[in-house]
Formats: sequence, C-alpha cells, structure tokens
Amino acid sequence: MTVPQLPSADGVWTDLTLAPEACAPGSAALSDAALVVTEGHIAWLGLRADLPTTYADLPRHDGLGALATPGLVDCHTHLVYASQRANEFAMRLAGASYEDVARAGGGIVSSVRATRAASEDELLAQTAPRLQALLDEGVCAIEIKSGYGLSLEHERAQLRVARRLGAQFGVTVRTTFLGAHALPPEYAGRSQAYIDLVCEEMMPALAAEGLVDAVDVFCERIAFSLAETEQVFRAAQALGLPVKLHAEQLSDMGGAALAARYGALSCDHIEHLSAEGIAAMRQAGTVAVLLPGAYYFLRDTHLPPIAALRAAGVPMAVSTDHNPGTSPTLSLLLMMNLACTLFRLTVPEVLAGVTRHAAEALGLRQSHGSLAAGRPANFVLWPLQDVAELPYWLGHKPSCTIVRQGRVARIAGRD
Ligand code: DI6
Ligand code: FE
Repeated sequence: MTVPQLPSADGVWTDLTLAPEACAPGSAALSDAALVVTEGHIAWLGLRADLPTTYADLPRHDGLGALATPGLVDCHTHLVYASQRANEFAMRLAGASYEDVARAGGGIVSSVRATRAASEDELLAQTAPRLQALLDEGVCAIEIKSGYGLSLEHERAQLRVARRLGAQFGVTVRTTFLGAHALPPEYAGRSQAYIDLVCEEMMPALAAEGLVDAVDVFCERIAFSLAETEQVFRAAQALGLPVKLHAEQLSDMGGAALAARYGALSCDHIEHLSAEGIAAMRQAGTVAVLLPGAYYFLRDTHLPPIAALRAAGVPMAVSTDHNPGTSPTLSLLLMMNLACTLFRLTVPEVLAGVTRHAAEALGLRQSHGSLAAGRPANFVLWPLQDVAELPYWLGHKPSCTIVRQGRVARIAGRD
C-alpha cells in the first residue's frame, strides 16, 4: 500500500487564529494571523497586517478563521502488533485483574504469539488503519515501540514496520526498542539470560541497522527488576542511545530515579511516582508522560502525583499508550479529555502535553511541538473557536485541515 503524493502546503495561509501556547510557553492567541510555508518549512508567522511583501506573490490558502495549533505528537505507543485482545477485556469485566490475566499466560505474551506469527506485510496492513486514525486527529509525530517480538528477528520486524509506516504516511516516526517488555515464553525462569540477550545481541544488532532511536524497559514487579533495567540502560548508554522508562505504573519500584540518573528522555505512567522520583526527574529534565487511557481502561484509582509534578515544574506530556492490552484507544483528543477530567490538567497544560512536552519526550524539541520559523511545516487548522474545545468535546473528531511535513494531508470538510 502506498499513500499517494500529497499536495505541497507551500504558500501563505491566511485568516488564522494562532492558538495560545502554539509558538512558545505562555504565548498569547493571535487572531487575524498568517503563516508562510516555503519548501515545506515554516518561513514566517505573525499578524496578517505584518506579512512581509516578499511573500505577496505566493499562492494563498484560506484558513477560514480556523484555530491553528502545532501538529500533535503522540509520544508513547505500542502501535505495531497483530490481532487484538478483546477477550481479556471481557475476562477483566468478569472479575480478573490485569496481573491475573498476565499470570494466566494472557497479556503481553498473547500479543507476542500473534505478532511472531505475522509477516511484516501483515503487520503493516494491520497497523496502517490504526496509524491513519491517529493521523486524522492531527498527529504529526509519533513514537512506536517494539516489544511484541521479544527475539531479534521479531523485534526487527516490528521496528522495520514502524520505519516503513513513517515513510509511507509521511509522518515523523521515532522508534523505541522495548525488548525488555516481557519475558518470552522460551526464557521462562531465565530472566537474566534474556536480559543478557537483549543487551548483548538484540540491541547492538538493531541499533547497527538504524532501527533504534531510543530504548525503553517495562520496570515492574510483573516485568523487569530495577537491576535488570539498569543493565539495559548501561547497554543503551554504551551505544549512545537515549533511554526512557515504563516506571511506577503498578507499584513504586524506584525506576524513575534510576532513569533520571541515566538522563532519561521520559518516565511514563508514573501513577506511583515518589517525591524522590519527582526530584530526580526535575533535576535531569526528564519529561513525565501521563497515560490516562491505561489508567481508565484498567479502572485504576491511584492517581499520578500531578500537583507535585506541577509544583516541581516537571514537564508533563500526555499520550495514548496505544496497545492491545491496556489502552486500545486511537484518539489523542480523547486522551486530552481524560487527562483533564481524571488527572485535572488545565487546558494550557494538556495542550503543552500533546505538543511541546510530547516533542521533548522524543528528543524532537527542535523540530516539533511548536510553531516557529525554520521548522518543518506541521500544523493543524481546527474548526474551533476556543482552544479549550480540544479537550472539551468527548469522542468528537473535528473536521480539521492537517499540514504534515510540508504537505496538505487533509482538508477540512473533504473527508
Ligand atoms: N505497560 C503497559 O501498560 C503496556 N505495556 C507496558 O509496558 C501493556 C501492554 C500490553 O498489555 O500488551
Ligand atoms: Fe506503554
């Protein structure tokens, strides 16, 4: 499947309102604004009245009064896998816990079985509609983790599919190697041997193939220990790869403080994050990635320490955590709503959470997450009056215009 070449977004986009926070932290809304795109990059933005005359002859695109935000960034997904796990949802509704399901041989390893059995083309075909759904809501950069292969061959397939999707859809994809997601069945009882394989064979080989932008671990009592996590971080560091961590989702393992010591880009989930973890993250500049979809879907009740993160000034991002077990959502807008209703994020916080801070969690702060001259043109024109409408509408997908990587990927009203 090849996505046809999309039209260029070059020209002057007029009659826009730049959303607050769109350009920089605390930047005010700007109405009657214009934005100039040349060669796929933002060349200028500001009040239409101030448009430099050098751009006067460029083609015009009528923004129709839309609200312009940076392209959204989904900074934590497990998008590439085969099949689905609705049966486990049914089990949990009948009383089983997530940990019960995992211990009974379901959970992550059931997705591993299905993913290993699928060819790369099948994985791509199953993942493409999921990616399309996220892109249709204005996602312009996305992180995709491996972790359902758990062998060199099958992790490679997942990461290759992630790269192919980025090329086919014209979207920025950051790949994360999550070989330490779960213990593969053939290593049952031999966790150390598997972590050695991850560190000594899988990670170096996949990195050498250019398939790894970052390294992640599921540090949890049902997954990998703190010591095993550190071994993976050391291997990543030796290869010059940045790290991130699934930390303190079900219990306080001290993972966040460890990750911060390795300069982690982000710590994700963090429902059980301690004051010590917060202090370490603040010092290291590590982003806190909030995943309200998993919190909601698992019917969790232990809130992440939002007020303390806010008080400490730790940047907070919001993401889908799309995965077949605990967060089968394909709507970052819905996650914005959940982050506000469940976690009490404010509108400016949740906006920064899916733009600037999400880009930071991927090491993409220079190119994504805010609007500025010189950056690749990634922006969304929403048919909305108030930026608070983004988290406000519950399960509504506004018909927006999307400019992704300098191309007009979608035009409002022409769906
Ligand atoms: N934390 C999660 O919530 C997911 N992975 C992880 O490390 C669960 C993934 C799954 O159940 O398939
Ligand atoms: Fe996850």
